[in-house]
Amino acid sequence: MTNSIFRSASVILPVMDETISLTKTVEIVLRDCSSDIHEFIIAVGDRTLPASMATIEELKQRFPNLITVHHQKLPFAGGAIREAFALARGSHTILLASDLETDPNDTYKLIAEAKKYPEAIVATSRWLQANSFNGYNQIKLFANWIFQKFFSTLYGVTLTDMTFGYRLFPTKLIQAINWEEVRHPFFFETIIKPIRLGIQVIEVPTTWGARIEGESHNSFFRNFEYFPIGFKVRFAQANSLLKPNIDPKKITHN
Ligand SMILES: Nc1nc2c(ncn2[C@@H]2O[C@H](COP(=O)(O)OP(=O)(O)OP(=O)(O)O)[C@@H](O)[C@H]2O)c(=O)[nH]1
Ligand SMILES: [Mg+2]
Repeated sequence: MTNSIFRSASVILPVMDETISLTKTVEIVLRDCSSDIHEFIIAVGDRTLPASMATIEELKQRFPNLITVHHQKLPFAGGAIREAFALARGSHTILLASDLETDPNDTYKLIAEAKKYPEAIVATSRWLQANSFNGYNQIKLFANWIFQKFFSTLYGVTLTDMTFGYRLFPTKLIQAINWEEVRHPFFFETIIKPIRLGIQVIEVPTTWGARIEGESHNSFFRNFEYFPIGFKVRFAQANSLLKPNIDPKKITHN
């Protein structure tokens, strides 16, 4: 149920209040990876700012064959991305933010690994190299480290960053999984469900820098919302993680 060869990537970009950061993200990905990009699916909602919509319009004019805009029906970032997952047509799907907190200069690394390991998920990690967090609150950083250690142990994996939503997935895999979250814990759900299904996850290093425009849409206290899904998925039956009529045996490789 995953893809056995890399053909091309669909890039998903959720947008709320980004303008210049969105444009830069698209430009850098195309500068480095244009022959491997099938499309950008830009997911917007009712709260996406008019300035962002104008930027998206400009990008559509510049790259008419590459940009699709999806207006979300489900709420929040996870809801927007879930709907975009269903639309992706590349063999692989890359999840990026449009606020430059996910560094588009590293996207080529994800694609290079996918060409070698097309059945795997390629995830970026901010914990593989020293000093990868720039401008991150120290208390949040410590809490983040504890969280990563706790859940990597609970899931029996050596992954170092299970919450950063900057990853490449085999498209068939994300279209087979039964997603539940609509807020930020969705970024965590997108790694723990594949882990339970036996999918290999490869990590590549990345750095994180605070956004230069717009604002975070996640409050610190919402971080506690990661725990229910973290425990639930750990002990769930494999077939409950998939959409109806999908056979878990066809997904796992071990
Ligand atoms: N379409 C859409 N995009 C969203 C929504 N909420 C956030 N986004 C986008 O999703 C990306 C990640 O959201 P952020 O608010 O930056 O989340 P974050 O960086 O994980 O949060 P912090 O760790 O608190 O900074 C950004 O590009 C946002 O514009 C939403 O409800 N709808
Ligand atoms: Mg952000």
